Amino acid sequence: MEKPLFTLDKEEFRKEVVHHLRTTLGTSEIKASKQAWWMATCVTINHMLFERLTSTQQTHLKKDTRAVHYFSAEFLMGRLTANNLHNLGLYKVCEEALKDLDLDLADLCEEEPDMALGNGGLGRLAACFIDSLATLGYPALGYGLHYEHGLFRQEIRDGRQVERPDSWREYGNPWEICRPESVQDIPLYGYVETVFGDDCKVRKVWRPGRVIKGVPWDIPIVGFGAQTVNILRLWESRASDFFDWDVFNHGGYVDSQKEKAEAETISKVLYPNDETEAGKELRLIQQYFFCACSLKDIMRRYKRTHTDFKAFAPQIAIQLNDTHPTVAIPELMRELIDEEGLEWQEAWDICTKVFSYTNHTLLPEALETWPVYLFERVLPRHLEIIYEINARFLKNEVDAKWPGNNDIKRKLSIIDEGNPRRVRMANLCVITSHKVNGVAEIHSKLVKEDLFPEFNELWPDKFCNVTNGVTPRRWLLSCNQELADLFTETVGTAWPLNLDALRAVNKFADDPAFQKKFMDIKQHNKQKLVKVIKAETGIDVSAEAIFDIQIKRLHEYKRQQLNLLHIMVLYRRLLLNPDYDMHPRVFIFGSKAAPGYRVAKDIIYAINKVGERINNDPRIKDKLKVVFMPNYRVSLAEKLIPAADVSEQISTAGYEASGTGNMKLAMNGAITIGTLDGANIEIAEEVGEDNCVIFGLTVEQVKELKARGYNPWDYYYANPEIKAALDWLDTDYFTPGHPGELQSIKKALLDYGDTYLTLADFAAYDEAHKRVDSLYRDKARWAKMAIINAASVGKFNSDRSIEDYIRQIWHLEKCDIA
Ligand code: OAK
Repeated sequence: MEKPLFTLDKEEFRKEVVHHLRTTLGTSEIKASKQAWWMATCVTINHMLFERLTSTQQTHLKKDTRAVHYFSAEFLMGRLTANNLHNLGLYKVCEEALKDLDLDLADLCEEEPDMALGNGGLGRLAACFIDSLATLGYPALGYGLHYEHGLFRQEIRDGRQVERPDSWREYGNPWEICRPESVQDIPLYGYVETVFGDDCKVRKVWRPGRVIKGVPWDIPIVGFGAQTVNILRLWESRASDFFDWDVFNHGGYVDSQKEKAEAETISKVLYPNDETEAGKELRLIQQYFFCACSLKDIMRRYKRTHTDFKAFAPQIAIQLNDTHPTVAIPELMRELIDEEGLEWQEAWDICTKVFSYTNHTLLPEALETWPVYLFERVLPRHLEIIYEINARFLKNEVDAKWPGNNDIKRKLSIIDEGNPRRVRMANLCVITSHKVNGVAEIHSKLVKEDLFPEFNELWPDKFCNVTNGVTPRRWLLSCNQELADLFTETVGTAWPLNLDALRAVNKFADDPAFQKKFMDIKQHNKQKLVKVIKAETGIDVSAEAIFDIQIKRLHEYKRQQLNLLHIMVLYRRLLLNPDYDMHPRVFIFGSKAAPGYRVAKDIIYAINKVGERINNDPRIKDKLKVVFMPNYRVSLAEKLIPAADVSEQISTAGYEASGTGNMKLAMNGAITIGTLDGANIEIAEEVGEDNCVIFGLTVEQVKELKARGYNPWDYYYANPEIKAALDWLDTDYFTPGHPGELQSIKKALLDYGDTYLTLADFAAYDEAHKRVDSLYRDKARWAKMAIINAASVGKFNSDRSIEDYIRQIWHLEKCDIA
């Protein structure tokens, strides 16, 4: 590793913190709250961060570097204090400095609210990617929305999810800098005028009905080693001064307030739907707002060093994180043609070189479409541009390849001619982008073969794969410091940058002394989690039990209900036979459900109610415990993952695009129990099939079974344990006095056809768990497997993903910062 940039010692660090406590926070050592100490620590960190931020930005400007612009409606950053300290190489210095002040750094870090500006996988991936881009020294900007309220805080009341607002900035956020000098005005609504210029050329002029102000907030993203500090730029909406004052001056104070409130609504809340389309006008406006702000910002920066658009495509890469930022395409066309005077073809050539698109799901309910009437009202000029893109595409590409084939035309058209007519955002993305990627091998294959087969025929070179990854700085170095230290002691300091270096640990996998060290750390992490569980839920669990963890958004395809059904079957076995032979197990869940997703919320309720009964049943002698951890979020994941023995990755094959929790858990030595889906397949390849427990139907078998006609009742009648567990849900056994409260789960699995083949996979899942149980009893065998997992997942470093994007899609150069 290069020598650290910042050579502050603990004395200097301590002095700085105290100095900022007094001068910036306006308090003193005697009366400062923990929050004030935390803030003072952040200000100290920022001093160093800002210095590198400035040198990075100046170097990029001076060298006029090509950069990637990562457009994403979500960036799920979590907390930044520990991460920034690790990346600056100052974690231990800071820890020591605070110790001298009688303060515990880990404890202070708990003061930081999570920056939860995302729902789940796609948003957290964006956060890992910007960490990797900075770490690898690539010029990059993240562009997104500055939501006032991130993903809701989940409370559990009598077993049910209750959503409370998340106010992550209530007491200020030390990491963000407002940049009023880069404010943008964003038009909305109105109409389009056709104007004849003096040159007899027809021009389109958009006369907007409203203008909203976009205020940028910059969050410095420091790479590991702190050479590069890139920027995450998030846009906040405000009422434009012009409109506000106009109404105000005409005596309309109340109206002006209304307009202000309406404008501020745009960036007020993150839509809490994961992989379902929201379909609301405000959501379309959110998407347009951040894309338009970001494109104007890109233009402004570009124009600092260029006078025409010849260098635009060579300089600018824009990655669309799923279809949420698709409206950036017609917006860039509009800017180039209407505002900058380029011809259609020139503008189109630029767009097709600049944009690329990542698909993150095959679920039909996530594929965004917008009613044409809505588009026409909110973005009239953009709709015209989309029509023109579509007309040219259908004529020049589709008709040329499949002359007269109206079925294919109907399928590939950007406009769905149903009632109402709708704009298909994914089609617009595929038609414009020079590359379209999926996020794991199998997913990318299904994107080509099942989702976009005709597009793939038309442009086979357009489609590619970039398997996801996660940053080992947050997901190992920072969240599991004891394991990180063991690895550093064993293989040296290079692994946080080159995770493949951990392969060298494999030769100790059989070494009893190393196994002991490794498993002692796991045990210690479990003991720490035992305390968190007690504090958060009141439930007592033993760290001697197997910690079996399923943490992810609640969705039927992710099959938390399969896990629950199996827990109920185990419970029943224990009741029927108190000597039933199993190692004690704690099943731990962490999951939020979209507020409008009924069955998902019912599954949360069922987990809690079944858990309540099991946890308080003395007959089973603590062999089984069920814990639902409320308010699952990044900072909670950082406590759960290091303590996991078993990682539940049990989606129906073909439905989980990749998964990234699976990578984090394996990286921390958990054994995967998983289907052959998403990145599980590649994890199994890397760690070896002997070191994970794979079960269930494959993608092909799922398709075959569905084609044959799947009938869940067959499994219900054929398997008495399934039948008994499902029938239990009709009674009031888990909800005393309220029979039938858990019935909706049984209904989904039987009456509504069990869309995700839960019952079909049950027997295999049960067998897989029996295998987990017997493997765990062989302590040496288990330790070996856990070590091999942690040491063999170098592929899933997000640095590798980024290098894949660079090579296949972005073609960037690294930039050394002076
Ligand atoms: C969210 C909203 C719309 C479309 C997709 C998502 C999403 O989060 N998808 C998830 O993306 C992750 C990152 O690529 C994948 O690991 C998950 O499998 C996928 O479900």
